[in-house]
Amino acid sequence: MSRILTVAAAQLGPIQKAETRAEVVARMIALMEEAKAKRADFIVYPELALTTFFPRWYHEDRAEADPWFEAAMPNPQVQPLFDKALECGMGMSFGYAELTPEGQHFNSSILVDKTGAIVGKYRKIHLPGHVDYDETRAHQHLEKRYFEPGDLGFPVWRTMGGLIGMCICNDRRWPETYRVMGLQGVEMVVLGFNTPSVNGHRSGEGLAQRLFHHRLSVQAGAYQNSCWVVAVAKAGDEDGNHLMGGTLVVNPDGEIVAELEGEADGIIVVPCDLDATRFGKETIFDFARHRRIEHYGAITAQVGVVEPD
Ligand code: CDV
Repeated sequence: MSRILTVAAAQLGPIQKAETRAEVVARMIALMEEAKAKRADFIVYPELALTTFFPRWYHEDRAEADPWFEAAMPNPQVQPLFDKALECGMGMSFGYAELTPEGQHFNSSILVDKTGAIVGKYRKIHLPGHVDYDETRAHQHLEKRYFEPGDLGFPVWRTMGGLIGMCICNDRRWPETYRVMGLQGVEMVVLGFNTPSVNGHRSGEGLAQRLFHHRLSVQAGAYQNSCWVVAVAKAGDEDGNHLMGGTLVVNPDGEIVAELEGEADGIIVVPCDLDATRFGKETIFDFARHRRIEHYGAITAQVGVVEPD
């Protein structure tokens, strides 16, 4: 049996501070047209796809960051993307900064089915970075200043013929992210990322090592939960701040089946057989037979390390 979902991983090159939503949406539409020509069913864009990676900019008054947020989704500036997706009969997922009617701020992503309906929303849980200006860092990463931790958990949705879940950027480094979705039978995890190509804490950790950690994390998550992972970068030089590429698709054996070269706008299209997830789920990672939850209590009982006496 095979159950094919043809996915387009749609990398965006850099988005400068001065670029408008309309300009970015036009680029996203161009990628969608390319994906349609390559017979994709589902297109995945990066984290904070509509704007520059604004959490690198410090504002004393955090409300000054509000213009980077979307108070509604879709909204008039993003509607052309929804219209194009409906015209193409294509599902999509993209990240954006969400401002709720109650005034809450989240780093969010949505899942839109082929009828244009928003069927799922995810709010980033593992927010990296810091709250206050940190002069010891080579660059600021103020996600903890501008966003609250997500409050929706890690749901999985039955849509487009499969079981699909989302996470965002730093979430991909945490095994708990995949396992919570794995326990819901997830068949494909889609995620976007904005990863600076040098670690702000240690300049010796550059592009090669950043890409290594990225691949290591998503390949392990895919293999250990026997699911596809689609990881999509916003890449390149944003106003002098470099983000790595590394947009890729990983199969349920943990193998990279396609990886995009370069840091510009571009897509890779992969026909993903969702039934290929069955083998791992029914053998070595048959959770019902093999998991030993009586030994996993520490994972939810504590946050930090507790060393033995
Ligand atoms: N946007 C991110 O979440 N970036 C983090 C960086 C700060 C390490 C990442 O995990 O790629």
